[in-house]
Amino acid sequence: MEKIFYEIKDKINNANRIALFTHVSCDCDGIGCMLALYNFLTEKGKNVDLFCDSDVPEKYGFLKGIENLNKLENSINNSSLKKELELENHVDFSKYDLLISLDTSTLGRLGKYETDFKNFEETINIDHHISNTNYAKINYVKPYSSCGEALFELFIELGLEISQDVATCLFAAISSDTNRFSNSNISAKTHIFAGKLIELGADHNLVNLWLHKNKTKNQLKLISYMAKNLKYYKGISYFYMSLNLLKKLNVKSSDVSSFMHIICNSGDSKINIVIKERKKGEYRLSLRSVSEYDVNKVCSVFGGGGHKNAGGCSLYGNFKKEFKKLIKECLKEIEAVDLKLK
Ligand SMILES: [Mn+2]
Repeated sequence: MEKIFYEIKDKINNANRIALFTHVSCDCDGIGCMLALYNFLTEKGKNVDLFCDSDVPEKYGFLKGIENLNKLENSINNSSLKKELELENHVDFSKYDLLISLDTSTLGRLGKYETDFKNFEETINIDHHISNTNYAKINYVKPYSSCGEALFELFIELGLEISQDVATCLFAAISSDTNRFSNSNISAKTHIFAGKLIELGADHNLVNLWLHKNKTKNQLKLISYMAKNLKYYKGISYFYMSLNLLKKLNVKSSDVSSFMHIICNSGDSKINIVIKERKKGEYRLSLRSVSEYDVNKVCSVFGGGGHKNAGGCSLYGNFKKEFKKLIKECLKEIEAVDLKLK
């Protein structure tokens, strides 16, 4: 067994108060892994708090323990003090023994917790992004389909007991990050792990219903809007969501991300981009690609990253000007790959 598994086990065994983190604009891979670990550790009697510098989509409401996110439930029992601290946004991390990040490729992706995590003595980074910068004291980074797959491997290697709740959280993480087992980076092992999780009692029907089937009428209108307003340019398709439009359609920013797969692979598009206005002068971009077109490469030019077929980055300042630069990088990548494929 790899040494790193023992190192992680030791750190966790020796810690009582543990804080878990996932990235901003959280997704179900990060939240699912965080809650899998949360349920496992609390079942073992550890005190665990959960941090994410983002609102959590309602569709993750079925995951056990989600109500404890950003609540400081275990560290502070005085409710008025707790409220005050929440309002001040101040968390004293010195009372924790160990900080663990999940599905988070860089320190910056931790949002307002970046500095706290960076300066902490005992940290573990569990992730699957090839662009991960190995920013923690212990870095367990495997290029798997999902962080859920990497975390489940850790559980298996250490022979840890997995409850039904933990299994459901891990299944949700893997199922969502692979688009229901359809992404190019899944392997036989991804399916074997999913099967094992179902054997362990993962409620796959619940996961499918909440993550992939249920939608509100407004969300359905959003899908239709996205399809109608998708722009095409030389093998690139893109959709722009402004803050005003979000308000008008009465949907959340996370809704746009969760329907991205619907507009991907349409027509002859090789790279698909969804742009979300965060605030004036700040834009978050998600990129998806088919076959050999590498969007991780494109995103890294703009300080972002991810995987070959899925990545993200942010643009700042004059959107039109910056977006033009990004399109240029996309075209460069398309050209280079097309040349190789000829
Ligand atoms: Mn992930």
